Amino acid sequence: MKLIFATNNAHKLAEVQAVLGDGYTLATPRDCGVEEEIPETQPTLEGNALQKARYLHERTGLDCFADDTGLEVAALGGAPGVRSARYATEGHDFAANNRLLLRNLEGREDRRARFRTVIALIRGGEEHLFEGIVEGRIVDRETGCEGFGYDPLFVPDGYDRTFAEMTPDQKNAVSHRGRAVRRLVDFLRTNER
Ligand code: ITT
Repeated sequence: MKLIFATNNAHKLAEVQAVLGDGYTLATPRDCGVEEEIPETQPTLEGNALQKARYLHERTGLDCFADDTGLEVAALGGAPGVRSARYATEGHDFAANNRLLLRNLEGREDRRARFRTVIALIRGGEEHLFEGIVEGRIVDRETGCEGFGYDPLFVPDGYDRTFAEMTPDQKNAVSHRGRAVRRLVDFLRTNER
């Protein structure tokens, strides 16, 4: 089955394709002739996921889905949250975001954090939301070079390695996105058309 994933993030695309397996082929906005950056201007993850999925659906008329993810840090009142991509700068500067997060947590004992992913699916004109959460903590220096974004700073509960020290399969087995995508797959399998 072919599905369009409204993302410009190649890391996400690879993670999601790995969870979906061979039964699904993912196409990107570019594959469908949508070259511009898809806007995400809403104040919530749910709002942004829906905004991205609707944008692509309106332009292609095809079934599609989008994900929006935030890192929610307890000692920072849930920040950076929906602003995770633009925490330190207006661009997607992973290194600057990680430096700012470490600076803002300097001297803090409470390192609890969670990743939350919301997937919005538009299928047959109907909208569906799926959520995935992983709880963990922020370590005090970047460790590992797999993955992307805040992965070198995040250790999921029950592990002593950051996501950036895990293989893609290990990360997917416990991650926010892995969980949300498995819910999406369950829905697609039980509601085949
Ligand atoms: P698209 O909107 O094109 O899908 P994006 O990179 O903007 O890609 P999000 O808005 O969902 O993706 O994510 C916001 C930021 O959160 C992202 O730039 C990363 O810094 C961080 N992030 C998201 N998923 C992550 C993950 O699995 N591991 C580490 N950081 C992640």
